[in-house]
Amino acid sequence: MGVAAEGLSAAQIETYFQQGYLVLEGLVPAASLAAYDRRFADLVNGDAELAPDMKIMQDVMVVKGAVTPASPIHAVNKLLCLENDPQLFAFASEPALVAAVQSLLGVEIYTLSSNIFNKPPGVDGRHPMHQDLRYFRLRPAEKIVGVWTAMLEANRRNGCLSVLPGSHRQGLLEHGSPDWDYVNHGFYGINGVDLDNRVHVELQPGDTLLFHPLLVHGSGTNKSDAFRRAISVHYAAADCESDRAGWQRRGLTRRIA
Ligand SMILES: O=C(O)CCC(=O)C(=O)O
Repeated sequence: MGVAAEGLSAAQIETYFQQGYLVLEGLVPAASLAAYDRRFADLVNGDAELAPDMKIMQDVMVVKGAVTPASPIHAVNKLLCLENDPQLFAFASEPALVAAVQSLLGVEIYTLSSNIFNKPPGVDGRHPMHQDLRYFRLRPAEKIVGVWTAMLEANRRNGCLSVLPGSHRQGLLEHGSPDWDYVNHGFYGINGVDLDNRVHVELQPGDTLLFHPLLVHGSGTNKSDAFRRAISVHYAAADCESDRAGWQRRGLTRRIA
């Protein structure tokens, strides 16, 4: 399913709130993806300077010396905080993406976080099943939406996202550190997730997952010999509330529309 210029259809909005997620095919044009991919490579290869607040997070197996990366990009797990890099943050204003998010949140939307998730081959790289609301202070959850666009094909073999349909209706669950040998920084997970009902969200480049911040989701190890890479932003509606007054003007929050 794609998205019309005027935003999501009533059926798409219903699917999102019933299932906790919605896949939109071909949402981001190939030319945009190629530009984001080039910029990502320049930043992690050291050919361009990181913008203020932007950070490269290396995979924990690289940090601990358990593997030797074949190239600088093979070492990277995440590029965080795209807000001050106009070339990458242009993603948050992709017209079809903004129209889709506005259909769910209303016209005035802000960004809360932005990342490129790079899953190299050769490391564990699992992301435990979790809910993103664990990381946010804003409420209510219905007024926040995550978007995750495949920059490269994402499939079961290379560790695509998997989601638990309807799990956004359970409220915020308890999270802890997984009992794994190598757990990336800040990766918390939920114990006892019903993995039998997981849906693996396989995407082509440009396809986009919209997901509720209480949807239980995660991703597996990249067992292929190529990269899995995605660009992601979380948006919040203007009328969300936080324990920090004036959150719309703080930190890396940006008004998009
Ligand atoms: O890209 C991944 O593997 C995980 C991303 C994720 O869990 C998220 O966007 O919350």
